Amino acid sequence: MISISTPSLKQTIYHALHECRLGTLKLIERIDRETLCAQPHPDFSPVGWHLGHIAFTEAYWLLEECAGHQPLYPEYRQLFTADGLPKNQRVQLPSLEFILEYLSLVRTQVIKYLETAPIETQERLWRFIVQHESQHGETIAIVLQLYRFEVQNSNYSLFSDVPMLSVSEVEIPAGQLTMGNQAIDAMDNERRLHSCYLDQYWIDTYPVTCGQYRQFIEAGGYHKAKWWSNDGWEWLKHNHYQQPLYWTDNPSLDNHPVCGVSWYEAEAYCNFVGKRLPTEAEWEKAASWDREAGKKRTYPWGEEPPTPENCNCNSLGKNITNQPLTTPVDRYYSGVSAAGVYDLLGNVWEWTSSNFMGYEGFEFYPYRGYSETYFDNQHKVLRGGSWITRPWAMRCSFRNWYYPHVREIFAGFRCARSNN
Ligand code: AVJ
Ligand code: FE
Repeated sequence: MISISTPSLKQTIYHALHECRLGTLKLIERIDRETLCAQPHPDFSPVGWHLGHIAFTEAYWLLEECAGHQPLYPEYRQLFTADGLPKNQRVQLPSLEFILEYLSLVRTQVIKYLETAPIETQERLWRFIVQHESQHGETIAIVLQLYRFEVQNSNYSLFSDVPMLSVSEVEIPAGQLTMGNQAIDAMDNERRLHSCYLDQYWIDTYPVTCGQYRQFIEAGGYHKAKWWSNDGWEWLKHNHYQQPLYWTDNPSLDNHPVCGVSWYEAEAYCNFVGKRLPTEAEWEKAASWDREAGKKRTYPWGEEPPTPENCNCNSLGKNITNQPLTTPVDRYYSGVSAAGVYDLLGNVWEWTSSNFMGYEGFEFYPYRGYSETYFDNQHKVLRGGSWITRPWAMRCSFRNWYYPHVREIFAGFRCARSNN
């Protein structure tokens, strides 16, 4: 039977769940038991835990809360719930076979439930579940990357090393910005839409590249307190880092964004060049504001969701080697924002100067611990997305957050400044 009508909401949700899951499974295609349970860094749970937690979260919200089912494996609730055990106690895991079975059992029941579920009134929750799995998929990729880095720090293959235009910046005139997002798929922390006035500022056309960052390293950046804040210098003294976590001193990557820096390193580099990090509002305005049209865009390039044409995202299953999966920062001309800024979504997450806080009128969804627990004036906001970020978790308004010392995530930054 040929149908040419637009897909129903149920089909759309079904398809997103399915696509999202294919990507999650692709990440762990050839995983072994050791890698499944390994915890290469204390801030990150093992891959197997994330998989169980994805299944648990989907079962809890859709099967228990919506469909009224009994818990599937009550004995695993404490292990796989978000607020159950400290991260270092998440290493005693059931077998891979069990975890995969758990994922598919939950999914089978979820799809059965979807047949009759009142989807119109539950759309937000279903979309949350897709984004939840998307985000844990990225964390799985980070854990795999860290583990393989430990196991075999192999050489990077060569990329072409044509020079690119040197640093350029875009002027953003003073004015009002409508910040945030109240679409059905917006997370609690993106809401509500609100107006925000920004003074004139300049923001870099590209994220800071490895080539630029090398100058900081070579100028003794990691040895001179003068570029660092007090907190940053304290942090550095305790850790003795000399370069970003995912640094490779390969000139053929000079046009790629620097990746694997903490917020403190980003801050120090900005001081070194006499600039600063953008606030999250400045980042969002440069990404979304279409001055001529007088409105904001969902994505820098417009309204079509991210594709490999517009940005470097969703590249799953390639994380088997230590090759950087970044691309040159000027690669995606079709992804440029209305203001003329490149490479905003995908490639690397970008640190901003802002602390993670709720917007005015914040209401948690679906649980306090998704965002509100982190409104502690300690976490910094990241914007944009990385090469591994799934398309459901990427838009101009999307907010990510981590402590300023975290450098294991796929994050870089871009610089901004206030006056000439
Ligand atoms: C937004 C990536 C910091 O992984 O802790 C997943 C996303 N929240 N499950 C995290 C999240 C609940 C969150 N980050
Ligand atoms: Fe979670």
